[in-house]
Amino acid sequence: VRAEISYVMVKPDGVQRGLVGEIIGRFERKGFKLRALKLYQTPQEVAEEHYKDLSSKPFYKDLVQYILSGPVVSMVWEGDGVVASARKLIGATNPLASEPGTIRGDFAIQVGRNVIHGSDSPDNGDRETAAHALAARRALTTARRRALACARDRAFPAALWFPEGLVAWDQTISPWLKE
Ligand code: YYY
Ligand code: MG
Repeated sequence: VRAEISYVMVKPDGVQRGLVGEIIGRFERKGFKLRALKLYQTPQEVAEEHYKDLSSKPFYKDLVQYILSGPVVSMVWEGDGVVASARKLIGATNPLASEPGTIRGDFAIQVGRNVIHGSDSPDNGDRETAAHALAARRALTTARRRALACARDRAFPAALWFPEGLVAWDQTISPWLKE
């Protein structure tokens, strides 16, 4: 049986405000396992797929625009009960209603700038992870192409830029991706 995962994303305001380390630290200290991590600009179709259940809401357009407004930090966290537990760490959707001690309760004020996303069900954890894996794979391909070009220009071996340790985001989460 597959382990439970949650797709957690530091939204552009959280990245811009320098909250990435604080947020990752809270999940690490709780004890969940970090399966995947990547910084990238979300493609529009991925943002739209991510929030497709909300497409009829009046705030949907602004929401997608907000997610596209800068790079996000995408993470996949694994562990028993991680979906519900991550929602507790994150706090209520409207930060003015989030308890102190939660991420939104401690760091946010506006619902439209609430710093972080966490999946609301294990099924959505799988679905959102798969959607963002496409974006992560594309970003990696672009980064690798640029680095290889750079390595060629400077006559450095590509291994200097992409040592063994750099594992493709989508490889680490492949067990959760639909074939
Ligand atoms: O899962 P969660 O992020 O806590 O809330 P959702 O109901 O899924 O809404 C997603 C996202 O939409 C929310 O994080 C902020 C935004 N939003 C909004 O801008 N205005 C609202 N009234 C409700 C949600
Ligand atoms: Mg939600």
